[in-house]
Amino acid sequence: MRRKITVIGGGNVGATTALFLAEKNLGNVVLTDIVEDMPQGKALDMLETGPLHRYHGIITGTNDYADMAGSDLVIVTAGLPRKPGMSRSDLLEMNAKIVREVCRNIKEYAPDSIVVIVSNPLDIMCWVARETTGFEKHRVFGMAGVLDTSRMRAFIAEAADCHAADVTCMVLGGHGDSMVPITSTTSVSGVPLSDLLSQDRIDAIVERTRKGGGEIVKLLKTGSAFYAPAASVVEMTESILLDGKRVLPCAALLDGEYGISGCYIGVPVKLGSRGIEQVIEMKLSSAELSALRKSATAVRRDIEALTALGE
Ligand code: TXD
Repeated sequence: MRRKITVIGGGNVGATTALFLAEKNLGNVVLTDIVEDMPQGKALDMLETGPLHRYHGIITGTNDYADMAGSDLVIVTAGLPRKPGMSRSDLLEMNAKIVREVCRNIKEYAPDSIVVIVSNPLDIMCWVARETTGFEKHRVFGMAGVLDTSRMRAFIAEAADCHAADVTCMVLGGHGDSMVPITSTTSVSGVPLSDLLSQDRIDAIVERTRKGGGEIVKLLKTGSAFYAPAASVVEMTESILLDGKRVLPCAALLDGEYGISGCYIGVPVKLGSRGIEQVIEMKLSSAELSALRKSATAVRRDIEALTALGE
């Protein structure tokens, strides 16, 4: 039987995610949004792409949350994106309201699903989603690290003039200015990055990675990135639905790992059919570990701000 995947939010990230899911034949896709007729129109357009791109899944668009019933996986992209000059935290209050409403409906209509959060500010929205659904932590988590890592891999490949697929690295921490690109273990097919690039160039790549989302917001002017974010969430989805056991950086609720508890933060996890099957505690340099803990403090501060708002 084909799997059922619901994408909530049919905007830039949501619609692109739906298309990539269909192209990979990962299951039947339901695209939902509050804007009347829009998800129906986009889904029909994608269905009509199937004969050309040779996929045969059923793609439907809807404004009714009830249509997510029976979903194996729900991807939440509903919410406002950043505009130039905005930080991800500026979205906190508005998006918390949206994610809460969406998650109440997930709890009602897809109580057995795995939930992948994409909406920003990512780590806090994961926390809101878990609070609202009450689902076990292994099936509520977020996408950010795969995207930030992909950005860093692209920048390294460009600088070292090598194939991006050969670049292995990890960006951990919160999805914001405090993210932690890990350079101590970064390599190109096992060749340490420091053998290929000068420290100055590595530092510049780390800085560009941290500001990677903002670089695109500044260019687009009316919203934020969506091709690489959609490809990143599909990478996670594939590992979950095919029980791929990929080790990917995801926002996970920590319970003592890395000396951090009680908040979502980007760490390496193993993704399989149960969702997060293991949080992997990799050895970090002391500077990286303290940056990760500092990042968790920044995430916790946002959770407190949200709680103070009564949200
Ligand atoms: O790495 C990451 N996690 C991210 C996160 C990478 C890129 C984008 N990131 C965030 O995802 C971004 O900051 C936003 O918070 C979300 C969605 O970004 P997108 O670029 O897709 O925004 P759009 O194009 O504005 O689409 C959002 C859609 C829009 O069509 C709204 O009508 C819809 O969300 N929306 C809703 N859908 C369903 N249900 C409700 N309640 C709802 N409210 C708004």
